[in-house]
Amino acid sequence: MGFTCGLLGSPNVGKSTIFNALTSAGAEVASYAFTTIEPNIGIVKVPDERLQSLARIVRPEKVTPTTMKFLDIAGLVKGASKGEGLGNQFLGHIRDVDAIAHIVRCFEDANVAHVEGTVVPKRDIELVNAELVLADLETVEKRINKAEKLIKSGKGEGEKELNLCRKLQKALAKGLPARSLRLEDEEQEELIKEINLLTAKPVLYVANLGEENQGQSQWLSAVQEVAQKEGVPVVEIWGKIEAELSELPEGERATFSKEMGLERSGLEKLIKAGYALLELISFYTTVGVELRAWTVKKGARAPQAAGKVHTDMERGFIKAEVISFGDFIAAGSESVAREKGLMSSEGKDYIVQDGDVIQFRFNV
Ligand SMILES: Nc1nc2c(ncn2[C@@H]2O[C@H](COP(=O)(O)OP(=O)(O)OP(=O)(O)O)[C@@H](O)[C@H]2O)c(=O)[nH]1
Ligand SMILES: [Mg+2]
Repeated sequence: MGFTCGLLGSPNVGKSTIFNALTSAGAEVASYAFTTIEPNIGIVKVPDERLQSLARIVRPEKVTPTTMKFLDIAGLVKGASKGEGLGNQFLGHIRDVDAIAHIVRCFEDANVAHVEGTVVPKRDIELVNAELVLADLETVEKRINKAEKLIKSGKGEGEKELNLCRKLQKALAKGLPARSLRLEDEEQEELIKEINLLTAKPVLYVANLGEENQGQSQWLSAVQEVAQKEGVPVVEIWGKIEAELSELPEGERATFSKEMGLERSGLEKLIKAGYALLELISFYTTVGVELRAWTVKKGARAPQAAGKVHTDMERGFIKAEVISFGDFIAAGSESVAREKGLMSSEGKDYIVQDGDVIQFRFNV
């Protein structure tokens, strides 16, 4: 699995439209707010040009890309923490995602109502972010109560959690996201992971651009301005156009995309931004008849990467035989790369590099 990504935002901003563009899952889309109630879940193959280049050389029977999961949830309105709209309980559906894609409406359409009446990206972003902060505040306050009880009863050690939660409470009460808090040590890092706050997750903004041009560049600039201040990346997607394109057969889709000047699909752009945001890299294995792509965190060592393939491979790790992607392509085959001395034998401290083609040697 590459990573999991939760799509959220105000109602009627095109979350499900973009979800369909990304996954071709055919989720319900309609011009009224709160169309989505139960979450839509879609798993997609990660488009990977390097994997295709390797496949042309290796000619395996089977090519397996890495996958990623998208979750499309209900819209979040002002006052959701107090039960407005569909409330905020449904945010629980995206508690466990790796990253959040915050969809922002940058299109005008008289037939598609806007819950706040007009398209004002900065206000919309702020409203949604404020609700995320309030949802986290609820979580943190519950944990504070619990920790206090625990300490009082003398049954456990809750001080460390209590300290961190109080700090979080302070930051959130000021409207700041949990990710803005400077953590003191690894213990706090572990704790904050366990508390699993929404505003602690990495986020990117997705500007949903319309097919019509008027006003659009100004709305996009507004999103970029907010994002820059927060140090958050922005991905531009033409939601409706791409959702329509995703319904076409693959060949036609490529032709139309080119004609419309869409060099990269929203999926490719979002995945690229997500990998950068989460500091993920890909490596490749050829085992038997299968060429396969895998995802690991940048900085992962060879045994950890082996563990992605199989836990036995991590446990019994002996060495990794590595050819860089560039060398593999230049050599034109694994055997030539070997002959030319382009394959290196690496031990357990080797840090996997993006694009590495790896054969793991292990004891069973
Ligand atoms: N004109 C235009 N309409 C769009 C665009 N993207 C989405 N829409 C329309 O906006 C309406 C709402 O789209 P949805 O994808 O259902 O929006 P949502 O954010 O999932 O809405 P909820 O589930 O109700 O929160 C639909 O009528 C879409 O066709 C766009 O880029 N341009
Ligand atoms: Mg929806």
